[in-house]
Amino acid sequence: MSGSRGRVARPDYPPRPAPSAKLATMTEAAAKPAARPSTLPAKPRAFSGIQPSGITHLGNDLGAIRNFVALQNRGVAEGFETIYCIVDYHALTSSHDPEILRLRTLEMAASLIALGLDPDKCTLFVQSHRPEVTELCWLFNTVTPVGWLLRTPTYKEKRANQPDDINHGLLTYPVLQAADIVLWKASLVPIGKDQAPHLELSREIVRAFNARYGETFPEPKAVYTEAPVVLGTDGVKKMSKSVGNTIEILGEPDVIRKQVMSMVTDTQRIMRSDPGRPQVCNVCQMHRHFGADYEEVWEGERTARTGCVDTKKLLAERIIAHYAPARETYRELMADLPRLRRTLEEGAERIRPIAEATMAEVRERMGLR
Ligand code: AQP
Repeated sequence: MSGSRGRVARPDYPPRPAPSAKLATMTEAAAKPAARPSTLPAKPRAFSGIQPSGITHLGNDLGAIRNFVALQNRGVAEGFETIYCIVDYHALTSSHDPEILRLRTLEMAASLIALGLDPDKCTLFVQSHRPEVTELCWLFNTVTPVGWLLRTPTYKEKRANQPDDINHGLLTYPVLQAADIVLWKASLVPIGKDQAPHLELSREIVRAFNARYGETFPEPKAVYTEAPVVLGTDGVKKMSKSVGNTIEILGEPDVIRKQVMSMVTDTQRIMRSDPGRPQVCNVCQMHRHFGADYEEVWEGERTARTGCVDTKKLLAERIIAHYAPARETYRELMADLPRLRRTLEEGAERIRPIAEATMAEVRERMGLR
């Protein structure tokens, strides 16, 4: 074809000019933020959040809340701060009724206190009571590539679970989570293993921010319990409200009995006389957390001295007994909602200075003030 002969390949955009000496210096300066004295807290701080979902299940307690309490007590002994938050902003990413959300927030606060958080030893507050976190989330959005968020497993899951409501908050959820943690410059994060991909993303966001604006935030690290993944009553999937395989630890004893009795045990143990395999039986594994004699319980299964029904009945009664004092405290707390609200307001107020100091530093580093 005439005309095409001798044509040289050309880029379809104008070539970039060679960097001038001045431009190169500016780029280097931007890449290497000026050294400043560290503003990281002298002692590590712990932070974790939990959704105001209404139900507190065994997975929440064994996988995370036990460590909230352990860290709270360690914090008192070692002189570091522990901060726990009911994440109502996060809850807005799924359809909700405003009145129910308000109630669920109080229920979660009562559950956490009943399970061992002491507002005199730690700070317990509601996420939306410290709105600085939304500003930090926006600022973090500007250092977070969209690709990181699109790859988040929970985003993919939620897209599938709520196809009619794929709101932007679902995508930004992990950025808000990163802001939740590091607004307090916290580095210890008690969570279950299901949250590991989110925490990894928080670490990447912190690295991206620190690389651009200088060492501002510590990289948060997960603190796991001995049961970082608690399986549900189906014995297959992680215990989860959305799956409907939960054991509601603060529920009525009969509810707990019903849920435990529905648990799937060793699927290869068909006859009562068949020996069981405690190492794969979810009921046997849960016994670990509810009695020092769990190896005896396992032995009963292994030798078929006990049947699965016996082992489940025992587990149900032990769970009911273990959580009986918490159930009582929960009821007392829910009977005085104004007092509970005051506790949460005081929590948010107590940590206001930390949030204000972090935001002042961040705005200054980013050129906003
Ligand atoms: N099954 C679990 N095993 C171990 N840890 C778990 N956690 C939750 N389930 C398990 C941990 O509990 C903390 C609070 O999590 P959340 O706010 O996501 O609580 P949730 O909404 O009650 O969790 P679900 O039931 O799994 O919610 P859905 O079904 O709505 O998605 C976290 O540290 C979490 O790791």
